[in-house]
Amino acid sequence: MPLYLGLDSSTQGLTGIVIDVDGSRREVVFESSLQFDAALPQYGTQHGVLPHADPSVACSSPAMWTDALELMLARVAASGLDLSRLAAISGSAQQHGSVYIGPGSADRPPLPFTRAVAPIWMDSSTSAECAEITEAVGGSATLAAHTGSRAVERFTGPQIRRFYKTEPLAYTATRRIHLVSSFLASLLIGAHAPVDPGDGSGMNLMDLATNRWWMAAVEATAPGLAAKLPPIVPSSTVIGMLSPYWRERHGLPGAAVVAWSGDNPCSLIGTGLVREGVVAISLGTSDTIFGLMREPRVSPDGTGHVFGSPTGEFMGITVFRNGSLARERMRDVYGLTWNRFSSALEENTPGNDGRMLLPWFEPEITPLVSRGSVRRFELDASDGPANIRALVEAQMMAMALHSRWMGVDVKIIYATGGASANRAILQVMADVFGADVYQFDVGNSACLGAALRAFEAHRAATGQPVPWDDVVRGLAEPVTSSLVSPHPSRHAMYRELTERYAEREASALAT
Ligand code: XUL
Repeated sequence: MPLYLGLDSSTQGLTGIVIDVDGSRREVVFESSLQFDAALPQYGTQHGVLPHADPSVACSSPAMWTDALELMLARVAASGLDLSRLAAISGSAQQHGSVYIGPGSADRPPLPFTRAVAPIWMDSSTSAECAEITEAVGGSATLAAHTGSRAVERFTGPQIRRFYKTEPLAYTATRRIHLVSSFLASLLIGAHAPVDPGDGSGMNLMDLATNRWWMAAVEATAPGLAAKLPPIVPSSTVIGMLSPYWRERHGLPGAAVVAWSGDNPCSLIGTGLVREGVVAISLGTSDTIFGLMREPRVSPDGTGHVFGSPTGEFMGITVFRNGSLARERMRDVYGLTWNRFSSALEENTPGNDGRMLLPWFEPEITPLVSRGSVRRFELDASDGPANIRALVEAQMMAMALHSRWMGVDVKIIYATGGASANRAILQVMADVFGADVYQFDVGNSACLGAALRAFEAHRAATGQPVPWDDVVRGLAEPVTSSLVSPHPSRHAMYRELTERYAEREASALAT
């Protein structure tokens, strides 16, 4: 039965997952990860990022990613799997990062680099370029309506513009600018690979409505850029075969290579979010809500992003900086354990008798708050349990409020991330959204998503298409026994309370 390999080049490391598909059975038969810092110390990265004196600059090394791919494919080759069954490979990569390539090298395209480093998503050094691009295309709303996002520092277009301005000669010598995803796909096929709409939409350059480069943004970004950008192809495209290099070097077969995508679009598949109405909420360092959208609706205040979905539709994603950061701060202030945090949450009635707070311990990105300060309403700072309830309610109401732009009627939520183990928090989530909440053990969801995408695209290319619901069945599913259901009367109460929260938030932002 066929095997499918998914790879995920994240900020900190590279993961590979092989799935074995036999009729309706899908099984992970290989899973391996390497951390860049430990596996390739000669590059000197810290958590996958090159140290830099300016804290707003974050770059990594494309040569390191190349070496990591080599190490991972050697592991796959040595896995003992019957690789003659390897049908297709796809991949996921950290979004927004860019790789700059000069005139081709015949033996190992796509090399050489015209820039030794690759700016990555953690870089925030391009505010001036964001402003210039925004002005040139006629404003934030126009840019967001076309590309799915206002100009964002980490997005590829502003990064390319900064490179053009600071290193014009190297920019001119560049023949092709890749995303991390299309760069690694290029190494696999031994030729310049296209980008997919999932990752292309993280550039402030692609028109979501047509999946083509939006020339107004391309021209506003840098001269001659159109000729340097890869073509855009649907995510499910077989873009080539594993090049002879991999056969000669590691004895790997000539498997089909499917277009790579960004880690968020791949996670959408790896979390089984293939229908509108099912969303994931990740309660991590920051809190994130994301889900599939049938239409490319955009966030009017510019806090959310729209990316292409590997299913050919769209995905919305909104990130809140004060996630676990705020929960941990609150736990520490009142000197509690996580168990005590949960029981404190349960000590007060839902709605907290109208006592409320705005949870901006640190600067916030949704909504944009430049300086952290917690505002309390009818809430005594010395009352620990009431503050904890107010925090969790505020976080859930903020998430419900700031995901409305997605226009998705949320019926089911898959909760992931560290704090999703806390069922008292999940009960508040269920009640605020009026949705069934399931715990979801994600593991390497982006990598699993890449393997599932390889499966889906290969089956479509060989004339045996599989619907997306079936593609994800059995592997990308929540823990069924973990269901937390909403209380209808509490949901009605929270709908009103969320309006109050919105008013208080709006007046805080106005001052
Ligand atoms: C999304 C984003 C990150 C990266 C890193 O906009 O910047 O999620 O994809 O993984």
